[in-house]
Amino acid sequence: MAIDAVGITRIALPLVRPFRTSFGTQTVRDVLLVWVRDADGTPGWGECATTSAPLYDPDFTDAASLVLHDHLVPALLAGGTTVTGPQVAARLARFRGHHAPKAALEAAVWDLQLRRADRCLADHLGVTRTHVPTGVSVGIPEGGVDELVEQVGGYLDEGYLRVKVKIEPGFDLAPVRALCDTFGADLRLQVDANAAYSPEDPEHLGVLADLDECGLVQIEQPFGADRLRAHADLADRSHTPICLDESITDRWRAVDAVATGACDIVNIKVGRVGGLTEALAIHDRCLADGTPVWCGGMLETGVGRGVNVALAGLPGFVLPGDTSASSRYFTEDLTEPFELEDGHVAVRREAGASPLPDPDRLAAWTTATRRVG
Ligand code: NPG
Repeated sequence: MAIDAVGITRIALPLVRPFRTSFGTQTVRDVLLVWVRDADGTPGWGECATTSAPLYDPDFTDAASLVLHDHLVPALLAGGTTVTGPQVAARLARFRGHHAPKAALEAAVWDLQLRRADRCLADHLGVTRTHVPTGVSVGIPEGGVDELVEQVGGYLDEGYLRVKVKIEPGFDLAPVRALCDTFGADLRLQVDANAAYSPEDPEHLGVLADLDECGLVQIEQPFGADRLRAHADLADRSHTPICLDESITDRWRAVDAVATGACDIVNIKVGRVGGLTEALAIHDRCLADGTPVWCGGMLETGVGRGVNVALAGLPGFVLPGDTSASSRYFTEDLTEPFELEDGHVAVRREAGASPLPDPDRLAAWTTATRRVG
């Protein structure tokens, strides 16, 4: 399969409501879509899961655009225009970091390859599940605890199977207790701190100890990405499973985090770990050693969501993912929407890794576009 053209399209797609985390507020998804095309005009698309500023992890959208243009795409094509999805990671391996743009380029090549073969990603991965159980991630609302309770009630009415709420120092115990009081023991609740707590701060450690009494499904990334030892110490003292997200940058970090007791549960995000190949390697290792995994999300459009949902169909994904329906994020997705059916999202069985963006909607939300290579 030979690549004839590569391009980057930057979009700014408004979210249905602001999404505030401990690291900042997003109101619009300002992301890149990477596309490739063969000589027959068959397209392949991949979504680059970044934020506008490097607040979640080191990647950010401007940097992703630059590195794709100046380094990743030229290196990919320098290896020959004939390339398949599994070969992409090796061609890009000498570049340090920049996981999200690497993942997007890899996804675009996979998508093209699968379209040419008239095969869907789920079949290619051997996914037998028809639907994946789905949770929802809820940001810190302007209106505080009352608004959070109202939002969570709405999502539960829609059928989401578990709820993840964002916490930060000062917005942690009160919202968790309010949700438990309102929705009772049936609520599958987990919290995500996005690295906002310090293992050196006694007050923070006190809050984490109190949260441990709340019967949470898991607590995600309380400390900084590099603080494996601090997470291991917390895990020793806690009943609540510790999940790591930002810390898990590749398969080796996953192995170390699990082996050192820092991590009971792994959040797998294709963009954060540098692509589907790496995500599959983490899944396979975790499946082999019995570590539960679930599929994280980065407010993806349908282009990224298709990959996530297919991946989440693999057997190691034993917990509901942040693979919510398109309507949780956007008034109108770029692609055909992903829908919630009885708390689950259907695994796509059409050719390609993801549905194609609709040309009119894409044009409406595009802020810049350029050919590369
Ligand atoms: O449902 O896609 C979703 C959102 C899940 O909370 C979620 N993502 O910290 O994990 C995170 C957060 C995030 C979103 C991080 C966008 C970075 C960008």
